Amino acid sequence: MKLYHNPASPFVRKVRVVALECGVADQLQLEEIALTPVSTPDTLQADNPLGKIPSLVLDNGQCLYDSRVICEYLDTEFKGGLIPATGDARWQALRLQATADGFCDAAVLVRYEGFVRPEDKQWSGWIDGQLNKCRRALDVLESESSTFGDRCDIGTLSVAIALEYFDFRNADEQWRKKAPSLAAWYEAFSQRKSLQQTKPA
Ligand code: 99T
Repeated sequence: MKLYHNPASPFVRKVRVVALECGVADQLQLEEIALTPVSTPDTLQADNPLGKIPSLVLDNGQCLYDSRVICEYLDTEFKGGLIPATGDARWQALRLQATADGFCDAAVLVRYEGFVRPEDKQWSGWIDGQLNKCRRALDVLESESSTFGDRCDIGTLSVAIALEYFDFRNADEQWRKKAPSLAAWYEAFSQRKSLQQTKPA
């Protein structure tokens, strides 16, 4: 399986972590690409019309995207047990994943506003609006963190990855000061092998 990837992407990292947890990381052939919303390599466009990563080309040539679909594919096909099948556990895990992914979507838009959009067209109101989504999500995660324990599922893995991405791109936000319980959970949970092995440089 070929995975279009970039080490900076939290969505790609989620896929790599799930592959490690499922014991199939060695089946991923990593194809590193650089991209922004206004410059997408032709090879990726040919496989994914949306031109986003992660995109996973299966051995039968079919391309899967986005990260949630790829993670569900890996977890189902290789029996990772990271996405509970039914009941409260399922909806809690998927909701947590949605919170973490939305957090990353907002942080990535902040990154693109500063890095891709020409300086004279940048809008601080847009950046504030996106950062406020992250801040509100952090408040919710802080209030729920006492229920995480050492649970490892698609939700808790996604949260850990989102927090590390925030450290990587938005260190000045100093999220730990506002979310001490979440920070304590993260310190322990982020020692997990799959997370250590995929840390962004
Ligand atoms: O928006 C684009 O055209 C290119 N951007 C991406 O492909 C980003 C890379 S993260 N990926 C996504 O936005 C995927 C989101 C999707 N819902 C999923 O797969 O879950 C780049 C981060 C960085 O460079 O800091």
